[in-house]
Amino acid sequence: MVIMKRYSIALLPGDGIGHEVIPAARKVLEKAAAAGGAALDFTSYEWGSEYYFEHGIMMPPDALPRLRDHDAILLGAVGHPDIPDHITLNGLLLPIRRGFDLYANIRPAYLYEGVACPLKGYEPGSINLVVVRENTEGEYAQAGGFVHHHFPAEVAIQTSVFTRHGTERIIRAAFDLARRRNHLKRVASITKSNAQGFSMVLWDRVFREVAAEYPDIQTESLLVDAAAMNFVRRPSSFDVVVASNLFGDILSDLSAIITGSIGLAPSANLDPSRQAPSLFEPVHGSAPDIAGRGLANPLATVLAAAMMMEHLGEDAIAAALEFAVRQVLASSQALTPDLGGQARTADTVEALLALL
Ligand code: GGG
Repeated sequence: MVIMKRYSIALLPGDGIGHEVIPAARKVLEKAAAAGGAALDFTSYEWGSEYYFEHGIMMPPDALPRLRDHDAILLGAVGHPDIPDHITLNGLLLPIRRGFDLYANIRPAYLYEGVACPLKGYEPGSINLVVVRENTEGEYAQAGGFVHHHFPAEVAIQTSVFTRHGTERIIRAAFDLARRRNHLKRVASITKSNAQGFSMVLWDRVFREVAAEYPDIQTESLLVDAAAMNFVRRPSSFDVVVASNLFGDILSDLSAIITGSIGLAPSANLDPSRQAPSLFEPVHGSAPDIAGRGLANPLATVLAAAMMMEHLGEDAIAAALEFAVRQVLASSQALTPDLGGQARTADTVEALLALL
C-alpha cells in the first residue's frame, strides 16, 4: 500500500498579480505533488486590499490562529494603488512574519541558463548567492510614532530595534546555510556600522563572535553601499549574504535583477524552530501595471513553492519543480515579457505541466 503524505497549505493570493501567480503555481504544485506521492489540501484566504475596502483591515483579527493550523503558507503579493503601501504591508505580510516569528527570510538568486544577465560576461550558474535577511526586527520593527500629528511642528520617530538575540540567530542561520550549501563556504555580513554606531556596531561584534564558531567558513564585512557596488562588480564572489531587514530587502531586489528578473526571485520566511507555519512568497510585489492582463511571470512563485516542499521534507517534489523551471528557462520558450518573451502566464504554466 502506498502511503501518501498529506499537507495542509494556506493560500494567500493577496493583491494584483498575486491572483494570477498563486492559481498558476497551485496547478503546477498539484501535479508535482501527485507525481511525488504527496496530497496537498489547499485553503484559500481572500485577505488583502479588497478585504480592506470592505472591512477597513487587511485581514481579520483571528487570521493568525487560522493560519497556524496549516503546515505552510504560500503568499502572492501585497499592495494596491489606492491604499498607502504602509497600510497594506503593515496590515498583512509584516504581522504574519512577526506574529509567527518567521525570523529568517531566505532569498536565493541564481543565473539560470536561457536567462539574459544584464551584466556582461556571466555564464549560467556563475551568479549563485542567497540573501539571508533578518525578518522580524531591525528597521521594520514598527517602533515609533508621531508627535504633533498633522500640525506644522509634526515629528515622526521611527526606531530600529536590534536585539542580541535577533542578531545572533540570523547570523547563525546564515553560517549554517553556508555549510549546507557547500558552495563557496563564504558569508558576507552587510551593515552601515560606520554611521549606525550602536545597532550595527552590535551586529558587527556578534558577527565576529559567531564567525569564530565556524572556522571552515570565510567571512567578509561590507558597508551596504560597498555591497551594492560589489553585487554589480563581482557578483560571483558572493555565496551567503546576511543583512538587516531593510538592507536585505533592498539587496535581494538587486540580486534578483542581476540574475535576470524579479519575476524569478523566490523567498522563504522561515521559523526554523517549526513551531509556526513558515511562509513562502515571490519577492515581487502586486505589479498593478500588469495585473489582470495574464502577463505575470509565475516562475518566482513556483520556485517559492519548491522551497516550501523542501521545507516540508519533500525534496524530490522540490527538485521536480526546480527542474521544470530550469527546463522552461533553458528552452527559451514560454517566457513572459519580463524575461524578454511574449508568453502569457498560462503558456508558462502549460510548459511547466508538460515537463512534470
Ligand atoms: N510577495 C509579497 C510582496 O508583495 N512583496 C512586496 C513587498 O513590498 N515586500 C516587502 C517586504 O518583503 O518586506
